[in-house]
Amino acid sequence: MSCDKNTILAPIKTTQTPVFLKGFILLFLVGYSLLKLFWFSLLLLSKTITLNDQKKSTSALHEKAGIAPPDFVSDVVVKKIQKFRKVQPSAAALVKGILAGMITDLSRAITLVESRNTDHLLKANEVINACLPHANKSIRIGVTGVPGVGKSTFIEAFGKHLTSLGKKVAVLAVDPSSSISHGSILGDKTRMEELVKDPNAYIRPSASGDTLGGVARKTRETITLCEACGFDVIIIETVGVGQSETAVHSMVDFFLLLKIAGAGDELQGIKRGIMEMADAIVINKADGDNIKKAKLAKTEFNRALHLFPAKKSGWTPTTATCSAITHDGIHEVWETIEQFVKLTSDNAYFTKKRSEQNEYWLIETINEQLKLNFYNHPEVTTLLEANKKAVQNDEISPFAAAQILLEKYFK
Ligand SMILES: Nc1nc2c(ncn2[C@@H]2O[C@H](COP(=O)(O)OP(=O)(O)OP(=O)(O)O)[C@@H](O)[C@H]2O)c(=O)[nH]1
Ligand SMILES: [Mg+2]
Repeated sequence: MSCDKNTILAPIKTTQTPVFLKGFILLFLVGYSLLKLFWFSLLLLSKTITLNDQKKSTSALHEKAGIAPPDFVSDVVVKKIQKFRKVQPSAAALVKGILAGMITDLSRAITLVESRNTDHLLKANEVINACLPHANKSIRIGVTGVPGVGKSTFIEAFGKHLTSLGKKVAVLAVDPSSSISHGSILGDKTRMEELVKDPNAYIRPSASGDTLGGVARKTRETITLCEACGFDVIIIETVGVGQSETAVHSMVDFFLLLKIAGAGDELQGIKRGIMEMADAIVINKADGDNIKKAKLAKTEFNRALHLFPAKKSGWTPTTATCSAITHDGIHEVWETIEQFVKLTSDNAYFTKKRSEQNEYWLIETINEQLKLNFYNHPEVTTLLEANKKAVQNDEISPFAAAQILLEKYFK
């Protein structure tokens, strides 16, 4: 097959791109790439901004804008409340408020009593001393029993009964463990939900403190403040394990031991010491299927109580059953307490016991303070460690070591 040179070259000539078109295409391609690059940079920039924002909001150091107060909250009122919070009333103002029955002043004074700040304690002492002549007019009742026996539920029912009789009731708790766990405070607030709402009732959870002695002293001073504030009945709840019931026994007029039936060890399970302290043993949860068992337990406790020597008060401890849920037997408990108060007022034991308790607390407070000061003394602390080792290694007798430490403290 023959092929003409011209016929081959002709089409090549016609498809050749002009220079200006080449330039245009090049320009278009460069422009397009630049535009893409610009668009991509924009995208990258916006991503970085959102990422930074996210980082800010999750960072612990980032402060949120906060929520603006709703329109109906007046600025004037907010400022007034803030100003009121900052005002620290004088001791005289607190006393005036307490004597007028003001709960806010009572709570403030109790907070001072519970404080560790020396200035606060001085102010608290001033308030207590001024309140003392107005105190002493209430009936102080201690309620004890093992955890879960129903103390708080009982106090709720009993307290409501008293307020229905027109009495003002204050409920305090002595439980040093609650200052660590806060468990029982929460429990009491939920168990006493009716009493909490009662305008004639005041519930104050346990004072915080490391030692039982410290907590008990604060509770005792709180009793004085509550009495000056016009409370007729002060109820003190304490867990019936450990030493707290002994402390409570020495600050109340009437000591109530709550029990439940059906534990199977009616007599062995009770600490003799607590039984001896009780002015009444009340078997709680006497409801439903439990009524029969509760009555049986009552008879057994009654028999056991007769084995104890007669009380100095002239009062024979009583036994009863009740239900804090159905309220059966609750008003009978109050009647028993009234009989006790009548008997001990007539034979003057009531006031005699209170004087003895004052004396007891004087000595207790001195002991507590001395102990605290002794163990916090810097020189004693170092010397104590050395002497502990010496005693362990039989290098010195415990009595001789104690003598060295005491001499160091008192010199
Ligand atoms: N059936 C019945 N249950 C009761 C009664 N009293 C209390 N309870 C229940 O017993 C449980 C413990 O009651 P609390 O009042 O918390 O007992 P507590 O002795 O104060 O307990 P602590 O504060 O933990 O020592 C709760 O579930 C109450 O509902 C009662 O009279 N009858
Ligand atoms: Mg309780």
